[in-house]
Amino acid sequence: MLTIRRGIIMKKTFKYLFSLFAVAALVFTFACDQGAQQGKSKSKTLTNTKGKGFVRCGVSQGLPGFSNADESGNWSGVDVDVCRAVAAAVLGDADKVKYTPLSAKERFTALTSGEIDILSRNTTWTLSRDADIGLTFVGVNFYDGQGFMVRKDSGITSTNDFQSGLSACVNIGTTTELNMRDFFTSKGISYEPVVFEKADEVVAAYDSGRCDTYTTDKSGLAAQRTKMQSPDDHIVLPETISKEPLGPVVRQGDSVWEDIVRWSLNVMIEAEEYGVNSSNADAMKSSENPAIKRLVGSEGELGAALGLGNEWSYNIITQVGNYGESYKRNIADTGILPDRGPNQLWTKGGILYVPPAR
Ligand SMILES: N[C@@H](CCC(=O)N[C@@H](CS)C(=O)NCC(=O)O)C(=O)O
Repeated sequence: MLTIRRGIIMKKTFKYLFSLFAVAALVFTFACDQGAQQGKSKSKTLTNTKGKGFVRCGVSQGLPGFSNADESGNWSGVDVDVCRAVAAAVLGDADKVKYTPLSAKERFTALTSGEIDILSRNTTWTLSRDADIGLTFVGVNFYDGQGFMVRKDSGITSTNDFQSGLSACVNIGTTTELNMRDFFTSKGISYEPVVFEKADEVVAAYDSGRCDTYTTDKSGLAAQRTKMQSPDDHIVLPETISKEPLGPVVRQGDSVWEDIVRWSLNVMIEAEEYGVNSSNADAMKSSENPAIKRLVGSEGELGAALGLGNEWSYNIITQVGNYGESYKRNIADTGILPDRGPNQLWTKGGILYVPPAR
């Protein structure tokens, strides 16, 4: 009798322990899954962006080809396209971007103070900027270098013709100011910097004859030249005195957002590499090549890895285009810099090379 009772008790205890174990396992599985999901939703910037319904993007105050507004206030340029790509990836609509025009001096504070969530404004990636002031550079969307512009009638054809006492118009808060100092110091040439906060003031001062030379990134020289009274009266000297890798920047400390911006840019470059563009992206969904299928979202789950839907990259490619389309539309066809130079794909003699989207 006692043995039977003991058997029943043991059976009940076993049943109880088993259900306890089953519940614990269920809770554990759920918690783990939640943890993985939370990893993606932990991005304050992503949550805020979805809540607001637009991407907050810091741009220049007007640099044709890079970030420039037309008379109706529509922004375009390769830097603008980075923000449009992020909006396409996160919100499914490249038009959902709010632009904040910023001078060189105010751009970083706008990002660190939380006024904007991406700075995409011809900004050079340097050690001190990356390390010191709460910023993270996510990649390079334009490889550039600093140059000098002079009036043709000055007779100057090379920086070797520069003489002590020359005046140089320059934007404050830029790498330009610092490189110029290094350059003239190393050559033993004394010079007078004529500095302004707004780019338009720099251009106007140089254009009105206030300075012997105007110095900035060569892309900037080519872009600003289009705004001058007689663009053909000026030449850009052949020398390049610095490396200016320009790229988008995010606030330090939100690695999910950082990844989203980085891979939105990378996808544009990789799409060009694989010949995927805004017109053929649909057809590419049934490509034989798995790398292409991943890019247009018909294979794999790359979107989920970033906490996004799997159409994220397809939306970028169809709404913004690949890097080559963006370059052509904004920089080549506008006559600013028809030759891609280093900004050509690594497979075509340039240095554009991004890690694989897989
Ligand atoms: N790439 C350099 C220079 C950037 C820069 O702001 N250059 C001026 C040259 S004029 C410019 O583009 N200004 C445009 C603007 O302020 O709208 C940097 O990051 O410091």
